[in-house]
Amino acid sequence: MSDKQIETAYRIARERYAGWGVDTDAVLRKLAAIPVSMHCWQGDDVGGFENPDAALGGGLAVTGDYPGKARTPDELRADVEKAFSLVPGKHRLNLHASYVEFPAGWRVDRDAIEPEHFRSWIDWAKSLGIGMDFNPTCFAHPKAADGFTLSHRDEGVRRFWIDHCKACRRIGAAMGQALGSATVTNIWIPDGMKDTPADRRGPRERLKRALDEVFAESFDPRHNLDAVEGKLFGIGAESYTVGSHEFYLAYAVRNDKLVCLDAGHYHPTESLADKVSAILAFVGEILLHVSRGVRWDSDHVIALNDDLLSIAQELTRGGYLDRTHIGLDFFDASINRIAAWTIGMRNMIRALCIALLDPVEKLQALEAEGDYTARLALMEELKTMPFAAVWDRYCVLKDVPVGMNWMIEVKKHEDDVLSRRR
Ligand code: RNT
Ligand code: ZN
Repeated sequence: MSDKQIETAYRIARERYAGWGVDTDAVLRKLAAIPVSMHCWQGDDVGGFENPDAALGGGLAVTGDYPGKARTPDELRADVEKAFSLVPGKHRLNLHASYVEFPAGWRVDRDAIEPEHFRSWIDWAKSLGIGMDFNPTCFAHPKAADGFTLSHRDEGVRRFWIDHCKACRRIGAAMGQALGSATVTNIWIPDGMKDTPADRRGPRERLKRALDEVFAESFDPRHNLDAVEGKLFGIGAESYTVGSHEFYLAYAVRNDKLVCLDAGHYHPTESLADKVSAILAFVGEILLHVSRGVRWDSDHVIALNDDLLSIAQELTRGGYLDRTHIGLDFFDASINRIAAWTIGMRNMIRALCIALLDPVEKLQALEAEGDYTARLALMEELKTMPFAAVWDRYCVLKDVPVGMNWMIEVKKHEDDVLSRRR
């Protein structure tokens, strides 16, 4: 498509949306102000840089062996930059503690990591002018091998993970301060049991006490924000998850923490979109891990489907964009990893674009009048409005490839860079 064709299509679309009272230029300005936190771990199959051969564990599973995964921090940063160059707008990077960089000949265990060990990441993010988010890594470690971390019955193991999470909050605060934008430090632990437990209470009470210790130190919310991420079940923890949704919801409400909602962490018939307004009635902010579960929490690359659209619509219709930190969480090693990031990021932004183009006031007015017939008719009509022309225009404005042209770049990068990684 030529620039002229994109322009013409945009002008027609602008008129059609104006007919519903929607200003497409204003929508694109709003869209440009929404950062999406791209997760580093799609780039290397959640491997990290502590010990390249460590088993992932924690009920997490990555499948596929597409060639060319990043093996070093520099490779991963270069891949992230490649993906960012194919995605419109300015975004963030979400890092896991296991992506630590130790000086040569010097390493410490996870309970003793410091902001200094993330200096290269922070300097790099600063040079790109982006913010960062952070996560303790409570899996893929000998002390997590039996499936318990913060709720472990052994005081020493528990202490180790408490100290790790405390260290991560200090690192998060240092990141946020250095980058001038609050880091969301999100705690997820794998703790759970394969078979029916005889004691559900003990681990949960230990987790509660451990979290209280983890959060004892307070940080300026302009530097660090804390989130807690619950889950229904994991592989090997099918019968009991200590940090369940109810557990963390209650914890967050009482302790003024962010709730992290991962789209793969509920029963498949539950809607993440429906939870947003319920939770934001009681907590200040939420973090999303936008993901796509296929039959289970499989962490597929997010597709532009009804689930994704309904999440974006909920944020715009409820006016929740400024209280929601949008992060992605998927990992597919069976396809080109930079394409996986690009597809997921572009889909998230595209879903937000489509949602922002909705004539929300009109829809809500029809509902208030009790005219559910017209509400349904309009919702259906909106599904075939020319949002693609607005999206294409946004890509041109942000100087990134239009349509599938980004694939040309990915292919070139695969030939020039990825195929040389053996
Ligand atoms: C696991 C959680 C968690 C992880 C990342 C790697 O089920 O979703 O967020 O995916 O921390
Ligand atoms: Zn998650």
